[in-house]
Amino acid sequence: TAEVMSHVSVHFGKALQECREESGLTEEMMEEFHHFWREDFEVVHRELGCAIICMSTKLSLLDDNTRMHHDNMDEYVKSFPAGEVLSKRMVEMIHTCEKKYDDIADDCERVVKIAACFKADCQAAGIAPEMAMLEVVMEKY
Ligand code: BOM
Repeated sequence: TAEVMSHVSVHFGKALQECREESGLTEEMMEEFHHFWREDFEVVHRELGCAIICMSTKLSLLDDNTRMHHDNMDEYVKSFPAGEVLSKRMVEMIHTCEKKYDDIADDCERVVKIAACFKADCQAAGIAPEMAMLEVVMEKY
């Protein structure tokens, strides 16, 4: 399942190039998207939240309220090899994190909190991709 997550992450991360400018996410804040999963990478910058919104919007993964579009996220994850083993769980995990921070009005600020929560929950569940896995998958996209 960490394997599936690595495919989703690498594909999702491709959209970062198109979103860097409008999100204001500098290379200092995040060099490459897959560094998101490094143990020593802290998911804290508001700009990263803005970038995730921009990237998710390009993939139609958000609704009009800047919340996850459940059906589209499910379909997106299912589009990767063995995606069906992860999709439902991933939608649930993200939604659990969304609910925790629903009172934060600033979209970028809220989404970076959700992303940090999602990363921590994936690590706790043992489904966070390892860097070596990501490097291998990156050659495929
Ligand atoms: O309420 C808006 C929710 C947006 C949630 C996005 C969470 C994902 C954080 C970034 C991690 C990416 C890894 C894989 C791709 C997920 C789409």
